[in-house]
Order: sequence, then structure tokens, then C-alpha cells
Amino acid sequence: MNNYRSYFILFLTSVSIIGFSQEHAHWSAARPDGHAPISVMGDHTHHKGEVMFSYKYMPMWMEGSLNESDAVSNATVFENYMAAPQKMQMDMHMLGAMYAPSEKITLMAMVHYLSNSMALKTKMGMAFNTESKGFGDMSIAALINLAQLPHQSVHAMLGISIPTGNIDQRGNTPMMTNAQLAYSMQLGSGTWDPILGITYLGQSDNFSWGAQLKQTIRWGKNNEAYQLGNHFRTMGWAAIKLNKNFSFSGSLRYTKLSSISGSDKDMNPVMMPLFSTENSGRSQTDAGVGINFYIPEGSLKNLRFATEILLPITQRVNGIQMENKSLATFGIQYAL
Ligand SMILES: [Cu+2]
Repeated sequence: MNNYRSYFILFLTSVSIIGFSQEHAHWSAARPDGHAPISVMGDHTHHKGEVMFSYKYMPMWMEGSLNESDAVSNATVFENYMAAPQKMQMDMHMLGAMYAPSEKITLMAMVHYLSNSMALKTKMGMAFNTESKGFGDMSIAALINLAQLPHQSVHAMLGISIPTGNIDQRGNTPMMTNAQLAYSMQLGSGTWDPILGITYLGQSDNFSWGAQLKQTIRWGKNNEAYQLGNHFRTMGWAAIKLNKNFSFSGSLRYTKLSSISGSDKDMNPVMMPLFSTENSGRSQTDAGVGINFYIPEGSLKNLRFATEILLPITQRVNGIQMENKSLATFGIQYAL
């Protein structure tokens, strides 16, 4: 009991020393690990009057099919479907802007440009490709500072995804000309979707860490008569500051994507697995490593470059869906 009491007193003393003895005791973004791993959106807030622009390129690769969590062959897919997806690459380009009208609130806007390509094979052995590209859904959000503790901070995210992405992407296949492409090849949700999140950040002299919970809530049905599944993500990360320019990060991320409800009548579910909403919804855990580079002074002050790669450790899909292989993020950020 005595031990606990002395640890508690020691803890309180050190918190008070950290809390009251330092001039700049607040959490600070002005260091390489002052931003989370680059794949995390809305991780940081800005001081009043600050503006930041960012560009991120996020390619994602998929290959082969899973039945729940087991790999399945083309032959198995052909037992029930006319075609089987082989490989898919989804490239996302994101342009973002942030502006803080006050210390309490930072506003964010993001525009997405998507380019998707899927290689398939028919039951008869013919290989073919489908492609889609164009603007995806835009999003706007407010980040609200809830707490500024010594070297720690908490902020909430309140946002909305605006259905600017086209959901009538079509292409020619050996089975049909001008066929509606699969749900995952479409460029948006077709619905106005609220986004809610909360982020916690902490840092010491040479380390930083954080966690974020985020939920996209799909709202109503789109004009193709379906609704994408809710999208829940939670991630935790830790980074080591090597010097004033570089930091390395490690992260863990859990994603749960719920099933699609309703269905697009232009998609015949026996054509291929991804045309059936039974084959939608998945959960996945990823591990990531990243590097952040930051320029703290000079004419390029507040310019950042960062990259991160996330690899799935476990994934489980509903029915038969493609297997996720990896997600990379390359980003540039510049604050004025
Ligand atoms: Cu920013």
C-alpha cells in the first residue's frame, strides 16, 4: 500500500514539474513527429490564423480472393460466378486545406481524385480489365480542441462527406458492353455521410504517440438504391524523434467496414463476387511503419514530407472478396 502511495506521489510530483516548470508545456506540432503517420487524417489542429495545404498520394493493392479469412482459387470462385477478380489497384490523390479561425477550431476541406483498375478472368479463361477514374467524394470537417494538457491534447472531428463522386461508372466486359462496374470501382458513396472522430496526442522530448477513433456514418440511400456500409477506423501510433528533421513511426490500425444495404439493379450478382452485396463488409488489422521529414526553420519552414506503408496482419471478409495486400501513403504538407 505504501508503495502505491509513494508511486502516486512521485507521479503527481513529476506531472506538476512537467506541467508548471516549462514555458512551452503544450503539445507542439513544430517537430517532425508533430504530425501523426501520414495516412492519418485530421490528426492535428492549427493555431489561430494558420493555413496548411497538403497533397497525398495513396495507392492500395489487392490480389486474389478470400472466403472469410481463407484464400480461395479461381476454380472455387467459378463454381458460383462467371468471372473472378485477379488484381486491383486503387490510386487516391488527395488535396487538402486547413485553416484555423480560432485557437479552438480548425477547419479542413479535402478533394479526392480516384483512379481504379481491376484485372479479371472469365470462367472460359479470358483475361480483361475494367477501369474507372474521376473525382471522388469531397469532405469538409471542423476539428474542435477539447483539452490542452501538459504535452497532451484531445480534439474532436465533426465532418461530412459530400457525394461528388460518380456512382455510375461503366465499362466493357466480355460478358456485356457498357456494364455497370462493381461497387468498389465506383467513385463515391452517393450519400451525404457524417464523419465523427476523436484524436488524442501526447509527446515527450524525443517520443510522441497518439490514437484516433473515426466513424463515417452512411446516411440514406443513393440514387442507385443502395447505401455503402458504415466505416469505422481506430488507430494508435508511436514515433521516435531522431533529430530536428526526422522521425520514425510505428502504427496499428483496425478497420471495420459494414455491409452494403440495398443493391444496384444494374449489377447481376452471378456475374462476379463483387456484384453481390452478400460479398461486402470486412474487418482488418494493419501494422504500419512511416518516416516524417520536417523543415523547422529557414525559407521552407514548416514544409513536410512523409511516407507510410500499412500491411494487413489479419483480415476477414463477408463472403468472397478480394484480399488487401498493402496501402502506401506519400504526402507533402506546407503550413503558412
Ligand atoms: Cu494541418
